[in-house]
Amino acid sequence: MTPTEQAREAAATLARLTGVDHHDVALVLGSGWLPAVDGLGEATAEITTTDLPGFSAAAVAGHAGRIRSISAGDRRLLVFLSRTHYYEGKGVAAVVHPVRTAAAAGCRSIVLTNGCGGLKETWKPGTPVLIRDHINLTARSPIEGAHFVDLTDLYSARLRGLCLEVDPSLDQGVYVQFPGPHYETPAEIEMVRRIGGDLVGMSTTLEAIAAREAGMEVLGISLVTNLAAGISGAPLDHAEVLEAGRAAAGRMGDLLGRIVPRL
Ligand code: 8IG
Repeated sequence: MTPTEQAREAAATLARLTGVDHHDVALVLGSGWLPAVDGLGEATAEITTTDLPGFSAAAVAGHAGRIRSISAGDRRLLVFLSRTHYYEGKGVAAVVHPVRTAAAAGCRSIVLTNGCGGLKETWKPGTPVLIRDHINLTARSPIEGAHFVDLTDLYSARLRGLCLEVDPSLDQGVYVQFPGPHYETPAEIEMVRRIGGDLVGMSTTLEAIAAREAGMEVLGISLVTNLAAGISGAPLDHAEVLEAGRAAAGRMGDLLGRIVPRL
């Protein structure tokens, strides 16, 4: 079976379990984002990811292994409360299977969120930043074979514009994905700075590529939860990540709530 056929099977089971034939917008939640979705609309179904073919169990604390179907005005949202990370070693196809399933379920746009490290000292923990472009340092692609997908404007300028209408104070940045699961050394962060990166994390770029391949419009939003290694001198800590998410949930929820109806 091809990845697309596997995604179609997952989407068929999803439709049966949620009672919703067609979803419109997908959201993938990163570290710290869970509290931000509660105000988006009425949750009409919530299923365990492993009830769908091709999904594996969640591995990170703060990532519930569930998928929620939300009714928001005239939109049906498909919210992945967890993601599979590249560092879990399950392969790139497993990482992007949720994205392909969302496309097969009918979603034409996807919001990829993450928690990440920031390179700008003005980005205090809890600052949301729009992803304007990425650098994929995993050295992998979710696409196999001679399929040459254009990634110009991968992170839709139209969707970023909508976000800026809602909140003109939002900053934008270049997200750099490392394989993880270790954080960077200070020397690696200096490298990121020199190659033009602003944000560092362990997700999102492979998913964004798969979303573009599937024809979806991509919005990426990072929640800066810590200063990148070596900038403040303090060690990095996962508890700090979850706390920054809780503290910023109000602002993130408000932003998502105002953007999603316009996607
Ligand atoms: I949250 O500083 C979070 N995720 N690679 N570096 C990387 N991933 C992260 C970081 C960080 N913070």
